[in-house]
Amino acid sequence: MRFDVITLFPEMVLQAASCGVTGKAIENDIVSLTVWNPRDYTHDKHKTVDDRPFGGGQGMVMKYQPLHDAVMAAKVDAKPDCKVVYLSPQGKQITQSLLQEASELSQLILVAGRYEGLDERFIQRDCDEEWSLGDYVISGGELAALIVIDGITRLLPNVLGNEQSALQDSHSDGLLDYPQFTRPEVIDEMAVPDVLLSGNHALISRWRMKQALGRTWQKRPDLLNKKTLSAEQERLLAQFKEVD
Ligand code: 9D3
Repeated sequence: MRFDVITLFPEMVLQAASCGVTGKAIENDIVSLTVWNPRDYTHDKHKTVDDRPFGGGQGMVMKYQPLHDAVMAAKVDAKPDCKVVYLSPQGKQITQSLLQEASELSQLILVAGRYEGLDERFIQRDCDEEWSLGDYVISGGELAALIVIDGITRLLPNVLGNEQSALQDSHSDGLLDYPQFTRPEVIDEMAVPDVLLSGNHALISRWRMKQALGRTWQKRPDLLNKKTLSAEQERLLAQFKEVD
């Protein structure tokens, strides 16, 4: 998969993406990441990428032409299923299913804004979709672009190891994670639950499902209401509510 990011801070995007899972995926040529700086597509002496808003008001607006030319450059050799996404507070909120769908595309061009926003004509003519992280304010689109790249990359084949298919295919989909423990067995009298030391894998996976259901019920009941539980899951959740 090909990612292109239109950004005034290309080094921020490349640095962050070079770490961890995304960095490995780039090294292994499973994804490519190219950054395009609108400043490189200016023609004036001062490399002007922003200007004052018509009608007056606070702050600056990113100019149409450098953004447009940067996107055109990123679109060279693009396949028909390439999408241009503007990361913005006005967008539809990013969800796992949105990322899942996007992971089927061959190319995603992510536009990271700065200042108060972009000239509306660029959004209308050049962008296919507008995506948001949620209803809070951050300073620019770069971190949002990185979240999209990270979230999609870990869905691609051969990026995560065995964990992936196991975790993603599993019934635990749409639930919070069960609690995890590693050595030592006891820390200040806090012991690891016995069942996890039992070696009984059927028992362990039932306990984990019960914990995942129980924690989701306690912390995120909204997620449970969206899900249909199997008879077994209903039984485990009832058990959790009784005891734990
Ligand atoms: C809503 C705040 N705006 C009121 C005048 C000004 C403004 C602040 C920060 C406009 C844009 C930004 C930069 N934000 C993003 O680029 C952004 C974002 C966000 O702020 N919240 C959630 N998701 C995203 S995706 C990109």
